[in-house]
Amino acid sequence: MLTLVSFDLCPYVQRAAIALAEKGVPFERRDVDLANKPDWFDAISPLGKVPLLQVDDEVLFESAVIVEYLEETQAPRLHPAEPLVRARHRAWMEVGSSILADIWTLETTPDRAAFDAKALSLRDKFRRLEAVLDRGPYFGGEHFSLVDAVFAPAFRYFDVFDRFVDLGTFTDLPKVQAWRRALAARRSVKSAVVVDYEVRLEAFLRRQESWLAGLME
Ligand SMILES: N[C@@H](CCC(=O)N[C@@H](CS)C(=O)NCC(=O)O)C(=O)O
Repeated sequence: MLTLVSFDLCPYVQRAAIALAEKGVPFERRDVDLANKPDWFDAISPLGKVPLLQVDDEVLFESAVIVEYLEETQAPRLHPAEPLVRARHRAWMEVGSSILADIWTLETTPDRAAFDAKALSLRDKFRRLEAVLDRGPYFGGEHFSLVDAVFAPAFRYFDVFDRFVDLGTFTDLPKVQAWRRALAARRSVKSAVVVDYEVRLEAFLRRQESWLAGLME
């Protein structure tokens, strides 16, 4: 049995949970409180971060490494078979990580200028995605891939943001909007978070001394 060491709101954990679900691999989820990290977690997490994947006596860390390990060991393959297309997918996964970094700033910065700059940066990255998306429904077309596992948790934030603020991130980007809808409907994506995820995220956002929390008021 694999164990995924997790935190309820972590988008990087969701990548691994989605990949595991897509591959039909049973796993146990062990949540940690990142505000109060237990000693056992400190002992096995070199960077003090989740996700970790415990595989027998080995502990894997870094979500990209974890999903690549799952890709090498568990069918079905989610990456495309052709090396150049696969490299392209990995590159867009990196864009997904930079989008998560922008979102973190949106969630936490008290500074309006920094907030506005990140909102623009996000808009620009999704505008570039609009230009590379094809017919869908997923990033690579008909088949769900690891790029989808990276972007689904990023899109999920906007389900909560949209209730409080109009960031205009996806305005006039119909392919990105359709992609977002397709991912939200996917079973593996739905099952990657707890049922009250949105309530928990909203509570987390309100606890921040941030520009966004002010807008939510
Ligand atoms: N590059 C890492 C990022 C993981 C990450 O930032 N995890 C956050 C939660 S979403 C974390 O564990 N933060 C705890 C800390 O930094 O103390 C990955 O891809 O796994």
